[in-house]
Amino acid sequence: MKFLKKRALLLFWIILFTDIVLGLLKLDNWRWFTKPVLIPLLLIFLITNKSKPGNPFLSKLIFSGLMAACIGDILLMFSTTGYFIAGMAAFVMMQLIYACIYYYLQKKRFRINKRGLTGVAFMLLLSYFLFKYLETSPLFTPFAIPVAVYIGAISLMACLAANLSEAEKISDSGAIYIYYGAIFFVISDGSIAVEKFLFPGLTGLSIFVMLTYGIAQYLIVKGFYKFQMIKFSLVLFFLFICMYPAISQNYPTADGDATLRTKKLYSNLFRVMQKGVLFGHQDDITYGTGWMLEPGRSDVKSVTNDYPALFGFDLGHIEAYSPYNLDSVPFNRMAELIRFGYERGAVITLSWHCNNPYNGKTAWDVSSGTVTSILPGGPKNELFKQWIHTVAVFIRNLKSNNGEPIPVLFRPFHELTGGWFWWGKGYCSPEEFKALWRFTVDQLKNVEQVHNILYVYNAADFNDQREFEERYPGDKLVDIVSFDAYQSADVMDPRKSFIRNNKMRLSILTDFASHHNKLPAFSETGSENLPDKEWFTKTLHEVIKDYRVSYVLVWRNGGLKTPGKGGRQFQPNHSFYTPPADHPAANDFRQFHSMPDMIFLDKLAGERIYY
Ligand code: BMA
Repeated sequence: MKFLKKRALLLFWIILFTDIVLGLLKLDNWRWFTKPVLIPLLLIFLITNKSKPGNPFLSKLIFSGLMAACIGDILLMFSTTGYFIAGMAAFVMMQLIYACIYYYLQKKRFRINKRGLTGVAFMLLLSYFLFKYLETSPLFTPFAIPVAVYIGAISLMACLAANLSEAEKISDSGAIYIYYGAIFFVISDGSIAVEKFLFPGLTGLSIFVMLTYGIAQYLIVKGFYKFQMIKFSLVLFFLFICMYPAISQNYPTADGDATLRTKKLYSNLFRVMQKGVLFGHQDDITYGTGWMLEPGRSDVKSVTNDYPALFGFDLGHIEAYSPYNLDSVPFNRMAELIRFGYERGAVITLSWHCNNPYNGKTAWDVSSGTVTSILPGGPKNELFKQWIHTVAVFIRNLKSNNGEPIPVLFRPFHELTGGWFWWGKGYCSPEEFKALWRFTVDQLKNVEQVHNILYVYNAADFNDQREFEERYPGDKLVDIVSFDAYQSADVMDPRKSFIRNNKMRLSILTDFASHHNKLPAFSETGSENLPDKEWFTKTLHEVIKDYRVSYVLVWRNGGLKTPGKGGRQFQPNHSFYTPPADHPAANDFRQFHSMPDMIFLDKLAGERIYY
């Protein structure tokens, strides 16, 4: 106790800073050890430093006020709405108790004075404008009443604090601390509302909230006790204001004008990467083994009772103005399925098996000269611009239920280090590839004005960093760096060589990503038809478990053998990459699904990655 008597406040500051640094590093899980101890430390300071017996009624009030704050702190750490409301209720209690304390302290000679009146006018004005501002956010509507109640409680507390500070004229009395504490509380809670409803997840803002909250509680408790360190708090506060532009810088997107949801998605993917790897599946809800376009159906769901966290789709043939993609998926249905995924909080990724613009043949046609023919000045440049336009129209028109553009991870010119597509290594120089990338991003961003895209740079094979980055177009044109690699059945020991090669690639990838401040992903993989019934837990998981990588996506389950609807022949591809329900690998896939570091949709939905 003696130790704490002297050091409770010092510990409070240390833990407050640790909490802020953890927030900055997005290590939110660790904050369970810091945030809940802040208020108890202030309480310990008060209890251990009590010189005289004091007023027991007041002591009880102070104790209950701080307890309410502590409960509120804990409740607000959960991300769901129910906890948020409960946390607010705890803070309403705390504000009302603080208000009672300030009233009680002036009870005998309570008169409304000038500072009290100014407080009322100020709080009325502030509440009015804040409320109007918050109302511009669609997220705010369900919270309007609880927020109004909270504003009422904090205003009462702040006005009584202002009144008390004038009543107790002497500037170094506890009242002045309470007054400044109330001001910091108003700043902190105003900011929390702006953060929650208008800029959810903005790191700089949430840190600002925590710092001002810490200072407010500290000053109030100091006021309860009386202390000289007010200047220290003010210095801290101004220091923070100066540092704010630096720390509020989130991960910049290649498209500086990307929509708020797109920017949120990007920074949230970095945050969620600390918790685990998102599992993705190509064409998961589009078709699967033996079925096509059945609402809600998914081969992954049939086995795990959960959807993947990431849904992949392919735009191939959109450039040919075909109503169907190269796998016979109608583009209008694809847009609906993308909305289905987005509304459930899943990530959407699009690849583009784009035909050869030089001769109209497929993406696999590697006629030489294709890339140079579509670059500015080339004979097919105009045609390629039109092709990009078809992609732009599709992506721009992907809208959520409330009409917002749906962010997508776009992965054009994929497997660029491979030799099987017309844009591949061997069919253009690194400089030509970079020019192609620059041209495409520029068209989408600046000419077509599509702002719901994160750009994915995607290699296939590479054996060292030089090979991986040889064609990298630059940090300003890329958001996500990735590679594709499949387990081949034709090698000596397929499992061993897959693990060895891809650990090597992941280590190059994650190193590159962290140096360039990009998000790393294993964007395509799989073991065709899963001959190894423990492939997911013993091979794939073995590869990714030691690396921080945002997501891993396995390829499509092609499989309908009969003609598809509308008289179109669905092109069957009998291979699959997630097991059908009766396959020997199904059990292992269920185990993979329940691994703590694997994230499927149920887990991801709670992360609110677009907010
Ligand atoms: C390839 C193969 C093709 C398919 C294309 C686009 O990897 O699966 O059969 O048409 O992807 O999905």
